[in-house]
Amino acid sequence: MMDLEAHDSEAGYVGDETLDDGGPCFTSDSMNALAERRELPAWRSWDLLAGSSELDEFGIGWRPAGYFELPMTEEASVFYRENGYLVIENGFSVSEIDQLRDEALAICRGERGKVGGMPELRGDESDEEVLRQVLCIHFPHIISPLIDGCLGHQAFVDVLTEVVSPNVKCMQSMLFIKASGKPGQAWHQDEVYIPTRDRSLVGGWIAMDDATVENGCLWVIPGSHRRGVMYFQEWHGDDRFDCSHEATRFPWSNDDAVPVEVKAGSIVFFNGYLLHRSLPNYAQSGFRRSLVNHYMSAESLLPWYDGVNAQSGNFATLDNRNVKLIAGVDPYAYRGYSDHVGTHVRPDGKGGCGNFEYNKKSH
Ligand SMILES: O=C(O)CCC(=O)C(=O)O
Repeated sequence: MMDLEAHDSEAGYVGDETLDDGGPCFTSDSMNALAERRELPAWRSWDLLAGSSELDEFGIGWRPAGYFELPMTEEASVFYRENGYLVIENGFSVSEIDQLRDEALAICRGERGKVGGMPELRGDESDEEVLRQVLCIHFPHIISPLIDGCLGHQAFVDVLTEVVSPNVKCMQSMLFIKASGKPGQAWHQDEVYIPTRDRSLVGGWIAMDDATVENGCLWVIPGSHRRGVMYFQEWHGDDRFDCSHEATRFPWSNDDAVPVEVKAGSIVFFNGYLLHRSLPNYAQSGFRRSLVNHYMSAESLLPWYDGVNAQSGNFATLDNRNVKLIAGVDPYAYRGYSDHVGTHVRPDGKGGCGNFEYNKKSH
């Protein structure tokens, strides 16, 4: 483990005056501008990587920074702390990804049990029709032993015990199907939705398909987690994005963002304060599927949809115990565990994100 305290002060967590100008420095057009003009080519480096140190016309080299393989290295930990994200390539094997894709279909067909809000099926739909019906399913691990088993996958343990704590718990999973034509998620920080008390939230985003600019990969603003500021969120009114509100009033522009294109099997880890978004799936066909699990240090309480104390007004002790320990020890194990949340569909553009009543098991 790195020394967190030493790192925090180096990284300038205390406010505007210590905000360095981090982030990418593109001298020509930003990747965002190129992507908006549809001039950002698919990530050619995927085929041309082997040993090349040549710079391409964007000055970033064939291989963008931030891509690593296990075992974890000090370089990967430092990259994560400075930039707020990192990619672990080949985190999941080809056969594990195949199993996840089959499982996603089984869940959407209702073969794993009740999914709140899932449209009724006639029974004669093609696989594609079934998958296209939903953008995102929350808490699939509750009904899927396969996904439940993925929460503690060794790749998560290896990375999270380095960048979070030796003691790590998971509080949610989300299965994004994102068929062609489906919307993305506007700029946001995950801690706005899932608050930890020690800023330890991390998303672990498993690519179940190659994720590209074209089909709606993640975009991040490198270093935007470091201020530790939670930005104002408001309704965006932009039909490129689904129902969640958009973070605004932050000191970066879209031109500071970089796309995180990854191959299937890669895992993108991103800090809960990192500004990130995804654009719609503009591809003519197909899916951009991903399983995203969220983790945090087991030392922190989790004041998020606490099924027991939510109405008590005692905010200091709110602690959602619908969690699963994936590494180390749980100092609050004596409180027991709960299962008050059920698997449910996130309705595109209709609310249901962050709606406690909707998310309850009884829905
Ligand atoms: O997968 C996506 O398109 C967005 C995921 C995301 O924003 C998240 O997991 O917080």
